[in-house]
Amino acid sequence: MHVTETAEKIKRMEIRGAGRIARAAVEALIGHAAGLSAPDLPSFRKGMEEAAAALLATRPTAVSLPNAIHLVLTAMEDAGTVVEAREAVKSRGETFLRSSAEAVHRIGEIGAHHIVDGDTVLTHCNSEAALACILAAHRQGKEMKVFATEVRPGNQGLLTLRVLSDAGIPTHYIVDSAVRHFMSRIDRVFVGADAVTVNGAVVNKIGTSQVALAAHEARTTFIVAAETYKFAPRTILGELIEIEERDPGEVLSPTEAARLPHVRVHNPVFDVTPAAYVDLIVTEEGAIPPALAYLIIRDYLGWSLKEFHKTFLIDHRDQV
Ligand code: RI2
Repeated sequence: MHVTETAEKIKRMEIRGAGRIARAAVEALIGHAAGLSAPDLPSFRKGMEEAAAALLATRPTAVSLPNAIHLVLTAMEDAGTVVEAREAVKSRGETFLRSSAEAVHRIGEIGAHHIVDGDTVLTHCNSEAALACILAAHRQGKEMKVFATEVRPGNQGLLTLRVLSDAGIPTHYIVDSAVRHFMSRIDRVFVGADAVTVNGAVVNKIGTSQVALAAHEARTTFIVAAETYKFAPRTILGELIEIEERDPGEVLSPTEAARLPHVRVHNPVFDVTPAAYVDLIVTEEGAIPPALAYLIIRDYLGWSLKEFHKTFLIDHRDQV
């Protein structure tokens, strides 16, 4: 698919879910590199960077997007010719696509260990990583009931219902505001992540932090399923994850809103769950407590503190 078309689909949420967004962007970059004719290496790199910028400008929150794009662009670093650069993008991109799919599978296997036969599990939104855990436990023969939320205003809960129903898992569908009412019946919550910060906070679909709060109150285990490329290196220097605000028309129809001139509608689509409410983060490299999030950034994303200071020291000094 063309970069512009992919970018539009990501913006409109026809392509959605942090992992899927990253994979679609990488596929678009591979396609762009294949079709990009440039007279020399600097123009090729420039063309790739422009394509990357268009993809990055789509949605600001899911860190999987910049992480995956960074991975593909840095593949060109050692290239000496346009042909080598094109090949490097293809090879690094395809490796990412493979490892991303494998990561979801592995998360499912690891996450399933944390589901016990007879459990009632609650999930919020539609996360392929969180669902991978539930589906793997189901395949292992564990009896489960799942509560799935509606997820206003995008209703991604419907996508989750389809997956669970296709697998034959008994499912209860509830509105978002019913979560606390049912929490005493829930043994484990499984959600995905759009970003995990260095201090283990989890950015995920709006409402996740309320689910976490209710789980904390009821002493229900709260588990996050997140590939290592959802961890956000830049948060080491205190950078905050931007929370996307979408069109208010998704919440209240423009016709209705026009009748209410004194009303302002807000539509933040993500929120931040503090590490204190997260029991476990399941990655493809193993499950960790949120306090160990930095180890993922250092050991699997390759950002040592030293590397950070070397790269960002000047910026950092400017800030103080
Ligand atoms: P996977 C989604 O964002 C949801 O917040 C979901 O929990 C998260 O991405 C992770 O999804 P959106 O694109 O990568 O629906 O686990 O706004 O599929």
